[in-house]
Amino acid sequence: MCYNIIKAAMLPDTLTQRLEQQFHMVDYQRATADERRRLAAEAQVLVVNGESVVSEVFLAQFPQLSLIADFGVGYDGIDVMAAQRRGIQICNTPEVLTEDVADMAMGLLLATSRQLVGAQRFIEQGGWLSGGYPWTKKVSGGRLGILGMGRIGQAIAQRAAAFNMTIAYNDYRQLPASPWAFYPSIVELAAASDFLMVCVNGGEKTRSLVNAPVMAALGSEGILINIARGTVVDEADLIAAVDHGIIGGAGLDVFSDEPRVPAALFNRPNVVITPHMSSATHATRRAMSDLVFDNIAAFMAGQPLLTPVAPY
Ligand code: 8YV
Repeated sequence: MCYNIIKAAMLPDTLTQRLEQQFHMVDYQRATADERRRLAAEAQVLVVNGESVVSEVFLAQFPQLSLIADFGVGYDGIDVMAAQRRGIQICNTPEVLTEDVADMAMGLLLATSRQLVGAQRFIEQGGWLSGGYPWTKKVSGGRLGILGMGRIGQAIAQRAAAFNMTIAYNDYRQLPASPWAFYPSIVELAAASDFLMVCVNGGEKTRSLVNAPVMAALGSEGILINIARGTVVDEADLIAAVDHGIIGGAGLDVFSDEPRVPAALFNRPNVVITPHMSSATHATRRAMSDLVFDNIAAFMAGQPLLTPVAPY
């Protein structure tokens, strides 16, 4: 059987080449409207990434679709219910990126608290010639609140333990036998934290979970870090919070309208921003590529997926 694969998102070149060589894959974004109609009618596999929006209406263009392969762990952009109603399988790339995302989370926590980017600017702009950089916020021994204690949250907790941090968390449910304090209320978690780390899944259920009351509870010395999805933090509330000193600072790898980032977040000593790059190391992007390829190869061979997204 000839399986037609549609590439509907940016992928690493090596993965694209492997899929093109091994199977029959076409780039949907480069196709004309006529070509798209023809390709969509025949496509059995759709390759997307963590930022893709795959709505029920979009899926309706692909009557033969049997698999959505996601180059990313997050699938909040995919209408999973709609796909599952049609019997379309979904696979993603969990585990292989956990360490990188946790590393980046700690990097942002340190960079924001110790104002590493502001300090570099200070040297570059000649500030050091007139005196030292203002004192910054201590990380070791601080209280870390983790919003979303999944694989990535737990990898961050492991790292934070080496910084002698006290760890507490909020999640949909309390983890059995966990060493960390559970807070059913996000506001209460924020009030009990020096640093609030956002690691929860994106999507409608978590939209604007971190809003003005949470930031007020975190307080004027508190640092917010987001390596999850921009939608989880209310960006207007965040800008108001940094503007008015309601929180002490923010380290952000994700934004609500990527790749557009509000200019109000630029050039602040207490705000560190990066372009959604937590999993973007050579080693991890290779591992993610291999996992996408292996999932598609398993599907082609009629085998079970290696990392299926569990049915809702
Ligand atoms: C990637 C991500 O940036 O895994 C995710 O959910 O957001 C990131 O690892 C993305 O999927 C690649 O485009």
